[in-house]
Amino acid sequence: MKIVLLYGGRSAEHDVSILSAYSVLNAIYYDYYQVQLVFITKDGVWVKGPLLTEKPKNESVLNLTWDTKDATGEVISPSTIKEEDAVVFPLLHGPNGEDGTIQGFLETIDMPYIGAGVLTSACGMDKIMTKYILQAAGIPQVPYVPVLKNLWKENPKQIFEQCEGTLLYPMFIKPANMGSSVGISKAENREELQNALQEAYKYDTRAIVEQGIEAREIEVAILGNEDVRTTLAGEIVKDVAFYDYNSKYIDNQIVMQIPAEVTEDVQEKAQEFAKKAYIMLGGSGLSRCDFFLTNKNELFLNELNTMPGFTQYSMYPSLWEKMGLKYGDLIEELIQLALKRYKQRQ
Ligand code: ADP
Ligand code: MG
Ligand code: MG
Ligand code: K
Repeated sequence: MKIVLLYGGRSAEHDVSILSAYSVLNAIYYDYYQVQLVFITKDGVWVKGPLLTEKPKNESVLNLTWDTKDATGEVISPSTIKEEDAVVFPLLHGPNGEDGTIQGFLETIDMPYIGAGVLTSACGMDKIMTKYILQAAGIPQVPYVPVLKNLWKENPKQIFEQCEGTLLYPMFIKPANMGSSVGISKAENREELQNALQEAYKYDTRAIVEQGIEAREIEVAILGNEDVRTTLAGEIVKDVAFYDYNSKYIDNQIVMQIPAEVTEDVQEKAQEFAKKAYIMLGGSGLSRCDFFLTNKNELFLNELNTMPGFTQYSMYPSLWEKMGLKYGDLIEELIQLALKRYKQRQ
């Protein structure tokens, strides 16, 4: 069987995706699978690379080029990846990868793929939709105000009053459809709120303003289709004011604590909320569910990431490793879950 590994992509998490792809290439069971590399450039060009039948000697195999005479790849039309007896691994993060667009494309060309379907991907990527669904499920979240660009332009004063009437400073302002902290700012006053909204609208016409809180950040890994399994929570131990893109991906200032040092009650609740949220969002395959934990042991669900960072050392695989599921076996399970869902839909 062939695994079509889609990596790179148009989002800010392009480089993380490449790192994740390399980890997967090293761990996949080549006795059973061949891997077709398909690289998506930052401009959205699809480039077909080699078909791997064994573990590559080094990561240079992922450095595909297409625009020189020494090109190592071939520009393709996306629909030409379609073939029988293949599963797609869309190892892409953020908009245009994790938000249902690629998933819709894969549904259209009728190929099985790893991870969440269209609706779950789109709702998980959109911070306003996520909040609405979790609210309906009665899962605790920080207070928030959705702020659409049109309404803000029409009457900014009313929006400020609405935010200040519902929330206290500091507030966190985020574009709705984004990830990896892109476009997110913290505001201590009305002027900063105004600037932060302007910043968020660079990325999306929908923004959300949230109550800022002092909290630890703990994360639970979820795996499954109908049978949903969760791990113990792990903690992202921060040494920066907020967990932004640079600290996440560039400075490597992150320490993971697995399992998180929290009470049994918090562990249980985190797993319960993660599972409930996943089911309410219609999850399949995998997700990483992220929480805030205050010093009063209040737990707030922050978000679900339907294609979390997936290097061997990322939180999601590390949480499963701690539960006794090795990285290679985790990939194998994800392939089987993808095939199962595909067959059920036929
Ligand atoms: P992304 O999808 O980009 O990861 P998040 O909502 O997880 O967006 O926000 C990124 C980071 O910003 C979080 O991991 C956390 O460190 C900080 N943050 C986000 N919202 C809040 C909040 N309401 N209060 C305090 N910190 C927050
Ligand atoms: Mg996210
Ligand atoms: Mg996050
Ligand atoms: K998300």
